[in-house]
Parts: sequence; structure tokens; C-alpha cells
Amino acid sequence: MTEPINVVVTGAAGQIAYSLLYQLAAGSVFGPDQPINLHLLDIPMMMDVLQGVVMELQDLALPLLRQVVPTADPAVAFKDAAAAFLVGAMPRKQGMERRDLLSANVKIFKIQGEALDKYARKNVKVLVVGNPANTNALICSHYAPSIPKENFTAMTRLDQNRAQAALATRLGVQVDKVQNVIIWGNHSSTQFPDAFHATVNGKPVPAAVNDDAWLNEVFVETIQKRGAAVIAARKMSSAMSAAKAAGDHMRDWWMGTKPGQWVSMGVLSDGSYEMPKGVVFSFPVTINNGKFEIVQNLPINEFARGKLNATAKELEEERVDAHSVLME
Ligand code: NAX
Repeated sequence: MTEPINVVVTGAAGQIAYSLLYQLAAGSVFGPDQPINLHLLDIPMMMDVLQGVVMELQDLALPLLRQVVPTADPAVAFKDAAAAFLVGAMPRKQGMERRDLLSANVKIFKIQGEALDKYARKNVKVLVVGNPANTNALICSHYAPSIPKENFTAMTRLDQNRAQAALATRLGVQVDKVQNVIIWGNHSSTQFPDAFHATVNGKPVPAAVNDDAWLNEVFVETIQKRGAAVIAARKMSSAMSAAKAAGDHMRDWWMGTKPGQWVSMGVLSDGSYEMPKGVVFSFPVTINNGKFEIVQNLPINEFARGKLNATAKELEEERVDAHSVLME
């Protein structure tokens, strides 16, 4: 009998968690043989709503789901955690400056980093979804010095999935025929969705599309602004697709990538592709035995270099702002 693992979801009463929790309980992320205990963290005023989520989880009647622990206390939530989805964050309210948003979130991710450091397993895998995801992941790992830096990642998988789907639509193929599209940099509108190394049915995407202007302009902008387009239509931000992407990210990290395929994850930069060290930057990675490696030596043309530098600059600015908030 495999022992259950503790899986934390923060923002557990929110809309992304609502779609994510089913995937976790059904075994689509940690596999059909891995029982789980769900530790659900939210803020005190959401505890009533969270009770409703707990009832629904119970009513799923899924055998892999062992215990469900709803709590507003990070010490309880992160106890012996093997995996953590940090979804909860302070949302941007009307009239809020970027710095105010960063300030509120830096404080949340400092507290959660400290709790991970104290209570979680030392090999816990932490996926930050809550925005600004890259910088939140950086802050969180900073406050969890006893956990290796490579155990903290930020989600750009939704952007990758959007890019893959957009290329499949353009080429008129099934979505899984498109592989190895890359998201570079920040999960923000400066991200660079890069189709130049992608393949369709094993052949290069640029040749199949045969329209570099479309790839450089329309495609890039569509993916950068896809989140805003969903909000405009749905009056709420992406949730079903975000939850699916969070599941994809953690499953690949847990189980590994397929031979010849890579995925994009925000990871602490080691200076690969001449990007600044010490920011959480989205790179293409391969994963084996729970460890990722940044794919090396992909040719970067002048156009791509400009895009990479722009998103790196934004991440460096966020890091400066985050540290200045922490100094206050
Ligand atoms: P919701 O507002 O529906 O839910 C957020 C939940 O987090 C709420 O229940 C709230 O009470 C809780 N929360 C706030 N502070 C908390 C704290 N300190 N500890 C625990 N819980 C806390 O938002 P939802 O749509 O679920 O989005 C969650 C986050 O994901 C947002 O920051 C959003 O911007 C971000 N996203 C990130 C994406 C990515 O690709 N990285 C894409 C989707 C999404 O926009």
C-alpha cells in the first residue's frame, strides 16, 4: 500500500482551486496509485465557503482522496507537505498600482515561505500560480532557505498550452501534434511565446506556418493578451484552463517529460541564455526523476534576443521592488 502524500492548495476557496482539486483527487496529477491528503489553505473570512468545497470533495467519493484538512493556519496547511500549489494571492483591485499589488503579495509569500521552511518536507515541490507568479516564487524560496531553490517554480504552463493550441488551430492539426513551443521569461504581457523551435508532426513549425510576420507579431501578441481576452469575455479570469495547466506542470515535474519533449517552467535563473541570475525566469526544461534541466544551446536570433531582454528587465525591476517592500 502506498502511503498518502500531503498536497497543499492555497486559495482553496477560489475559482482555480475549484477546478484543480478534482484533478488532484481523481489521480490525474500524482497518478492513479498515489493516495493524497488535501490540505486546503485560505484566509479566515473564506472558511465558510471552504466548508462547502470540503463537502463537495467528500461527495466526489473518490478512493484516492484520504483526508481533507481545511485551515486558515499555514502551520497546519504546510505540515509534511510533499507538493504545494500556491494559488491564493491578493487580486489586483481597480486603481491599484503594480507596486501595491506586489507589496501585498510579497508579504503573503514571505509568510508561506517561512511556513514551508518550518513545516514542509525538505523535498517539497512548490508551484506558484498566484500573481505576480515569478516574483512570488522568488520571495517564497528566499524565506525557505532549508529547501533547495530548484524546488520552487512558477507557472507559465497556461501560456504554453495557449500557444500550442493557437498553433494547432492555425495549422489545422490536433493540438498534441504541436510540441516544444516555449514561453520565455515572466508570466506577464512581456512573456515571449516562441514558436521557432516548435514542431508539428515532428517538422519545424516556422516552415509549416510559412509566415514569420504572423509568428512574430499576431501569434506573440495573441498569447501575451489571451488572459485579458478571457477576462473581457467571461468577466472573470481564466480558471478551468489555469487549473488544467497547474495540473500539467506538477504532473510533468512529478512524473517526468517524454523523450524529445520539453515544457516551460519559471525556475531560478542560472544565467542560461545570458539571462540575469537570481530571477525566476521561464525556460524550456526537460524533467527526469523529479529534477528539471534547462534545455541548452537553442539558437536565439536577434528578434528573440530583444524579447528575452525585455522580459528579463521586467523581472529584474520586480525583484528590486519586492526587496524594497521587504526592507520597509
Ligand atoms: P480567486 O480570487 O477566485 O481565489 C483566490 C483565493 O485566494 C481566494 O479564495 C482568497 O481568499 C485566497 N487568498 C488570498 N490571500 C490568501 C492567503 N494569504 N492565503 C491563502 N489564500 C489566500 O482567484 P483565482 O481566479 O483562483 O486566481 C488565483 C491567482 O492565480 C490570482 O493571483 C491570479 O492572478 C493567478 N493566475 C495565474 C495564472 C498563471 O498562469 N500563473 C493564470 C490564472 C490566474 O490569473
